[in-house]
Order: sequence, then C-alpha cells, then structure tokens
Amino acid sequence: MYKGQKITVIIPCLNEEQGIEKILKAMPEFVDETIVVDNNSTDRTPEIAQSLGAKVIREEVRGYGRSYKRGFQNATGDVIITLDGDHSYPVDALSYLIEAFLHLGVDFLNASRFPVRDRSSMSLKHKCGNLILSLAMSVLYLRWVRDSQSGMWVLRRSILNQMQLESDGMAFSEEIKIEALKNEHILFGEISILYSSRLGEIKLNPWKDGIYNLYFLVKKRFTGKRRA
Ligand SMILES: Nc1nc2c(ncn2[C@@H]2O[C@H](COP(=O)(O)OP(=O)(O)OP(=O)(O)O)[C@@H](O)[C@H]2O)c(=O)[nH]1
Ligand SMILES: [Mg+2]
Repeated sequence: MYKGQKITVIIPCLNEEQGIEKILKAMPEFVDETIVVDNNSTDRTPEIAQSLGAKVIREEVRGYGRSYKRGFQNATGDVIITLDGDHSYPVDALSYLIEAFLHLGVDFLNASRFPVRDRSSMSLKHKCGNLILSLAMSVLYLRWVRDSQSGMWVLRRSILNQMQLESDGMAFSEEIKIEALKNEHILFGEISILYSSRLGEIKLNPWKDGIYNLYFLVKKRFTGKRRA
C-alpha cells in the first residue's frame, strides 16, 4: 500500500531472466502485487520471477499488447505501474512516480525517457524514431506528448474500462496513451525519468515496429471512435 492505494506492478517478459531478477530484487515493499506476464520464454524468466515473489501469468499468444491485456485482467490494485522486464526503466523511481501521480491528481501518468541522460541507453536511430512518433502523436491529437513509446506508466485501474485497447503488439504502448489523451474524463500527465541500457537480448525490430507504429497512430486517429 502507498498512501492508502493498493499498488500493482505489471511487467511483460519474453526471455528477460537477467533483467527480471534485478528488478524484482529491487522492488519496493509498498508494492502489493507484482505480475509478470510471460509469453513462453525459453530461458528461466518464469522460474526466477516466481522464486522472487511475482505472480507469473502465462500468455500463450505472443505479443506485448496481448500480454498487457492479460496482466490488466489479473490486476487487483487501485493503481497500476508498468515497466519492461529488461531493467531499462528505473524501479527505484516508483515512489517518485506515485507521488507525482497523486500530487498532479492525474489518472494516467506517462514516464518520459526524454531528455536522455545516459547516452548509451538509446541509439541515435531510436532517438530519431521516437521523436518522429511523438511528434506525430502530438500533432494528430493536439496535445504535446514527449514520449509516445515509453513503456512505463502509472494509471488508475478504474480507467481501463473506459478504454478500447485493440493492439496485441508493440503499438499497444501508444494506443493506451491515445485512449487516455482523447478521453476528457481521463486526466493525462507526463514526467521525466532516468532511462538506462537494457539487459539481455533485443526483441524490438526498429524499422518494422517504428513504421507500423506510425501507421497505427494515423489509422487510429482517423478510424477510431472518439469518446466524449
Ligand atoms: N510477454 C511478452 N513480453 C514481450 C513480448 N515482446 C516484448 N516483450 C517484453 O516487453 C518489454 C518491452 O520489450 P523490449 O524488447 O524491451 O522493447 P523496447 O523497450 O521497445 O526495446 P529495447 O530498446 O530493445 O529495450 C520487455 O520486457 C520484453 O521482454 C511478447 O511478445 N510477450
Ligand atoms: Mg525495453
């Protein structure tokens, strides 16, 4: 519990045995529930996660978005915090993020990786891609978003039933922000965090995922139903 709020942390994992161990060992005590959604990892990710106290949920169908949807179905906290299992997002920033979330009185807080302070954490190609995708989201939704692709968010669980989350893949990260941004009953905020280099193997396909995410942004803007 953190100031009367039950806290759930959700971490999607695909072969992240190195990162998940470090993350779970550093998890603060106020976190009530940690859910690791595993997509048939071939390394020791599920065993390590379970031995360190996480609730491991196996999702048979591959996909980042698919895993989050499973995780959300199983979460019981008032407030949900997400992060990657590769130890690139700061687990020691959880209290800072919840404080900001409560202080700002928002329903969805995006943790922006920008400005990048650790140069080795993000290549120039990824920086440019992220900039293009964030500018596209900002223009399409008329709202400044610094990091449309961040995988670290703090949200009130109760807002999930006001969202239409369709993506099963990497575009899920931008989709959940769009669903928060365009709903006038959901207050959206953003705050900077320190991002660092990932542990373990890279799964992202920068060109394929980047171009698809740009297409997804535009498609969702012009075909998605706008909610009041
Ligand atoms: N359960 C599950 N997790 C996934 C899947 N794809 C990626 N992930 C996890 O989702 C998180 C984000 O994926 P990453 O590969 O780190 O993507 P990224 O952060 O955009 O790329 P990097 O810059 O390489 O870290 C990581 O914890 C992955 O293990 C999947 O299909 N299923
Ligand atoms: Mg990552």
